[in-house]
Amino acid sequence: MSADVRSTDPELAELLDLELKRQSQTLALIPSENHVSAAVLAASGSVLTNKYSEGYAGRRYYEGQQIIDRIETLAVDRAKALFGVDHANVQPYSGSPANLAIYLAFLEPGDTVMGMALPMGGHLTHGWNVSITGKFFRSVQYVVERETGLVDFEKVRELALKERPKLIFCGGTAIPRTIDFAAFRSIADEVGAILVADIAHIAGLIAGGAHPSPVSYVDVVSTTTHKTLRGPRGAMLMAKTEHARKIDSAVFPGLQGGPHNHTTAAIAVALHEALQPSFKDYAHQIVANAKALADTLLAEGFDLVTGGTDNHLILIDLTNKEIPGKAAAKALDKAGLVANYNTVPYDPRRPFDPSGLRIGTPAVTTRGLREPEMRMIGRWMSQGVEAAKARDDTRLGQIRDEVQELAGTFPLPGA
Ligand code: DSN
Repeated sequence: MSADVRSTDPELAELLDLELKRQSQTLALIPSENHVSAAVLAASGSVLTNKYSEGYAGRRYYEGQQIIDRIETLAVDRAKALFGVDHANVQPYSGSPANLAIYLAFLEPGDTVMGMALPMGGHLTHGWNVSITGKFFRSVQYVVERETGLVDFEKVRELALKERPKLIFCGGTAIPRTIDFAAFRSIADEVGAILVADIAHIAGLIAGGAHPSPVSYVDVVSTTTHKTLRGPRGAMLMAKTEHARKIDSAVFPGLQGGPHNHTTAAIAVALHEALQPSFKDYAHQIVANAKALADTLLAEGFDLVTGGTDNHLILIDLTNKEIPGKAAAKALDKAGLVANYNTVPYDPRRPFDPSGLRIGTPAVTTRGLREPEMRMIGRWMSQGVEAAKARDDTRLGQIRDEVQELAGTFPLPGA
């Protein structure tokens, strides 16, 4: 941390130090989190935060854009190269505004949108009822099958033919398996819908060749930049040329004002990192680690939604372990294993106290942990859950010591 923060605001500096210590001494298993590089951190904390630049490169409403235009163009060009897209917009503040811009680009209020229901693994902004996208639009939601945890495409097709959505989302936040973009394309074509792939969770896997790309199948790709892609907190929209103008004017001036230029610069750095050959190794290791962790959890008697994983994410149904997700997550946090409680498909419990636990491997893979460490994590999780059920805080403290010792041998990048 910079000496300037320490001398100007010691109170805040202390909090930053404590958070660095927390991240260093624990293992981040939340699948949407990651540890960015020192270069991404530095770009995020740069003088670019001082600049307003509403508009797009060459078409701004403020002067002094000589360098900002070059930075944004660099980020856009790198996004196009990495994902093989015609057009990229790097200005959305995060995933939810990015998705809202898509509605603004293609729908009128009251039009029909179809997405995966939130408790089934979708996202709030894919039309869930408490979100603006479920309130201002007519939303129909597809589900996964109770037995398999997978989408039945014939049922999605029937729903689409009945409801005739103008826009269909595929992708989500708790999907442990490969997404069949071709199947969604064929349904979208049958009903004449715009197809959007929300790849926020899997963007880094796609960039690194560890998950198929949606680019040749969909009209628009939406992604955050801070999950498997390992950039700053931000988002991008990517599209075919024919949709470029609509997307750009929906983001600005439709929804947002000035872009966060420091974030744009950090996105450019992250995209540069993702274009390096080593990022392919990283993406494949994320998946190898998730599979190793899933295998250990299965061996420890955990019930995994869909029976395992193809990607970075594992969704555990704790019903058979006789502990709710929230109690398990809180106990594991005490043990230095940071996860999040999550609904599972057809969850009989409430969203704020659901049956599931969601974990993932992007952050621990960044730190350099491999399959042997995944097996250790799986066993610690099992012991942690048993300790939680027995209200054995001493055992949770012992696990925390063991986790901390391991974490100490895998320093955070950028720390
Ligand atoms: N909050 C993100 C996640 O954790 O998956 C989705 O918006």
